[in-house]
Amino acid sequence: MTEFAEIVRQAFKTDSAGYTCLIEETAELLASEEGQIGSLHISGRLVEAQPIGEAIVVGDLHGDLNSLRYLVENSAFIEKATQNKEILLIFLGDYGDRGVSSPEVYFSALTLKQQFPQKVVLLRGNHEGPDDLLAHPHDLPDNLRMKFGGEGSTIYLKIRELFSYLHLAVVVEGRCVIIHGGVPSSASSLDDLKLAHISHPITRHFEEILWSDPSETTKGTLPSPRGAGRLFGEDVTAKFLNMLKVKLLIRGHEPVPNGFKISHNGKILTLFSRKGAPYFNSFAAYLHFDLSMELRNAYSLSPYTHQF
Ligand SMILES: [Mn+2]
Repeated sequence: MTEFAEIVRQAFKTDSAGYTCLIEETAELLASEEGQIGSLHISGRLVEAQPIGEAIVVGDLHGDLNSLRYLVENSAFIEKATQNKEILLIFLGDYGDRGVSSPEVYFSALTLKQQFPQKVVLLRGNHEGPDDLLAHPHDLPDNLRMKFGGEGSTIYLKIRELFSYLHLAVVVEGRCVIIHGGVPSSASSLDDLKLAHISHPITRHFEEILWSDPSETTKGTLPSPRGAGRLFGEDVTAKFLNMLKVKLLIRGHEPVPNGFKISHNGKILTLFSRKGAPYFNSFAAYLHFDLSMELRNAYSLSPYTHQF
């Protein structure tokens, strides 16, 4: 078993060849994931999971390696995964930008995926977006050049390639749907999730998955002040959950002062798993719960939402 502290040590001492190799191997691994992979079923960019075992869900990290280290150690993920327990570690995306350790957070998340490919799910956030939907500020390329000099630019292009293989959604049968941003408001089938990256930009599913936010005062959708994605109302959430036959949406994307927030009368749980500048939130939070547990709504998950 590799302790997480060892992964962190490697993240700081890796050279450009080692970092490049990790990116290429993980991109290959993600590209090969189709069909039944352990207890997961993968089609296109959709991951379907059975309601068995534990799940840890991690919100935006934005370059905060200390918070990642805290939650991996505190949840005992590596110990349990090494013992081959039924456990999933699901990242909601937005691993980099804003924090000082973006390259090291990507390194650590990709290393966990390599070590436990059937137990780690890497979702795509808007900071891992495609060329026509880039997030700003985007300081990952600068951080990579600071770490690796001129080769940082080549590594940045490689990691952008890897982003296109990240998954877009996890649906846990009868329980919940897990995505970075928001509801694809006109999605009418699972295929719209599986193929959202391909139908972009003809459909808005992909953009809305990466960029949208819930609004308590909106019916239907409205343009988002972010300049991409939409604001969506409780009616849109209800329709989406109904279509997927699940009870709630778990998502990240929004900074929240207490690390988590419940919206749309318990239909949405928002997680934010990083601390420090520029938000200076009092708490970050991650979710660690049993997928077999009967879920009524996001309030059922409050006891399993760990603030730190
Ligand atoms: Mn985001």
